[in-house]
Amino acid sequence: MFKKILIANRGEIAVRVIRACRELGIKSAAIYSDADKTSLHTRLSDESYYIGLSPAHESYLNKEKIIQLAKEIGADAVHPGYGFFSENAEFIKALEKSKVTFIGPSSKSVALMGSKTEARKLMAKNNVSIVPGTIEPIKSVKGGLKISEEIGYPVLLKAAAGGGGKGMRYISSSDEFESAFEATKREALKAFANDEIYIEKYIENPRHIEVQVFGDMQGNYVHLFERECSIQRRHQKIIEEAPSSFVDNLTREKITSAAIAAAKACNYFNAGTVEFLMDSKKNFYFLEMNTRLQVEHPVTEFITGLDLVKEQISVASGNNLSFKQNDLKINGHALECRIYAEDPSNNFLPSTGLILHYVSPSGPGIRVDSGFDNGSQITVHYDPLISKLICWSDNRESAIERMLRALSEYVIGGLITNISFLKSVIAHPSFRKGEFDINFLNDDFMNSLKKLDKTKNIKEIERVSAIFAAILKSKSSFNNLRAKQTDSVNRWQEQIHE
Ligand code: MV4
Repeated sequence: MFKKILIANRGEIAVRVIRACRELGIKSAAIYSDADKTSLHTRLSDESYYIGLSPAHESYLNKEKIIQLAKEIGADAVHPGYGFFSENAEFIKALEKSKVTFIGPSSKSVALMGSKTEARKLMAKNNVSIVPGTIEPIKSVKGGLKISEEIGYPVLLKAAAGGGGKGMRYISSSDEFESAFEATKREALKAFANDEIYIEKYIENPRHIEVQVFGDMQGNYVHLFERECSIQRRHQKIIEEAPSSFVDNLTREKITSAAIAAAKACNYFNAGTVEFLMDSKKNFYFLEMNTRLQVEHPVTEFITGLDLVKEQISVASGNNLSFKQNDLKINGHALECRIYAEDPSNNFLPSTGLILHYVSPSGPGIRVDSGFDNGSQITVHYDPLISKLICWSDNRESAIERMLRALSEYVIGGLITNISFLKSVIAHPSFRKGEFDINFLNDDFMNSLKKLDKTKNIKEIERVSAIFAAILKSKSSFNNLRAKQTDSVNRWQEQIHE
C-alpha cells in the first residue's frame, strides 16, 4: 500500500481524498494556491505545499510543478480528484514514466475515451449500443447531408474531441446543414485544436443515466448500479440520485452489462462512469465515458455502502477489487444536491465573498462534503460549488422529505446560494413523481418559479438574516465583527431589493 499520496486538487474533493487517506493510515499531501492558503484542504492534510498564484493555470494546472513536487516529497501516488488533471492523458503518461502511481485509469484508456469517434467505434465493435450516426469524422458537406438524410432530422453535429456539451450543434433540417457544418468545424478547431466532427441522431427529451464501473489491474470488473443525473442546467448537474426511479430491473440488467462491456473494451481499471441517454421507451445509447471519480460518487457510496476513494487507492496499489458483483445490492435511495454560491434570480450569476456564518445540516441519513467553513472565501478563480448535500433513506419518498428537511437546516450567511431554488425543484410534483428528463429546468420551469418565489425567497433571506443578526449580537467579539457585519447587511439588502 502507498505511504504518501499527493492530492492534485482543492476544495471538497481534496478534503474527501484526505479523509480516505487518514482512515487508511496513508500520509496526505495537499497543494494550495494563494487563494487557498487557509482553505480546509490545506489545513486538514498532513502536509501542504504552496504551488502558485490563484488562477488555476498558475497553480493547480501546472503539470511540471506538480509532478516535480510529487517526486521531491516522496509521494508514491497522485490522486487527481475530478477536473484539473483527472482526464489529462499527457499528465498520466508523464507519471507512468516515473515511479509515482496515478490513482486512476491508464493514459491509453483516457486517450481512447477522449476521442468521441474512437470511443463510438470501439463501442459499436463490442455491441454496446451507440446513438445512430457516424463512427468516422465526416469529411464533406455532401457526405454529411447524405448521412443526415438516412438517419433522419433533427441531427446533432458534435466535435470528436468535445464532450460534456462543448462543441455541439443542433440541425433541424437539410437547409441548415452547410452553415452548421462550417461553424461547428471552426469552433471545434478553436476549442480543441481538432476540427473533426461527427453526426448523431438527436434523441428527443432523453434522461441522463450513468453507470458507475470499477476495474482492477487483474482484469476484474464490477458495476455499482446507475445514477440518474437528468436535473441539470447548461450541462451543469444540480441534483443526482441513485438508483434512477425510471430504471426497472430488466433495464438495469441491460444497461449495467453494457457499461461493463464498455469498460472491458478499453481495458479500463480504477473508477469510471459510462454515460447513456435513455429515451422514453427505455432504449439507451452510449454517450461517453468519464474516466475519473465523479462529483456525484457519494450517492453510489450511500446505496452500496462502499468507499469509492479507498477502493480507488487500493486497486491503484495493485490489489484486487475488495468485493465481487454478487456482494453488491442496492440499499435504499440517495439524493445529492449541489450547493452553489450563485443567484438563481439573476441568471445564476456566481456570488463571491466571505462565508460569514456557516451551519450545515446533520442528523440521520445526512452527509455534507464541503471544502469550506466559517470565514472561507468564495473567489472568482474556481468553481462556486460550496458543498454537496447528500441524503439517504430507505426509499425515494422519504429521501426527498429528508433532503427538504436538510436544505431547510442549512444556514449560509454572507453569500447568495441556490438553496431555495433546490428546495423548489425537489418539492416540485413532477420531480416527486420521477417525471422529468434533461429539459426539466427549462424556461417554463424557471418562469413558473419566478411567479411563485418572490415572497418565499425574501422569507428565506429574512430567516437567515435574523439568525445571523442574533448570533452577532450575542457574541462578545461583536465589535470586532462590525466591519464584516456592515458588509453582510449590505448583501442582504442587495438581495431584498433586486
Ligand atoms: C445528445 C443529446 C441528444 N441527442 N446527443 C450534452 C452533453 C454531452 N455529453 C452530450 N449531450 C447531449 N447529447 C444526442 N444524440 C442531448 C444532449 C444533452 C444532454 C445530455 C446529458 C445531460 C444533459 C444534457 C443537456 C442538453 C443536451
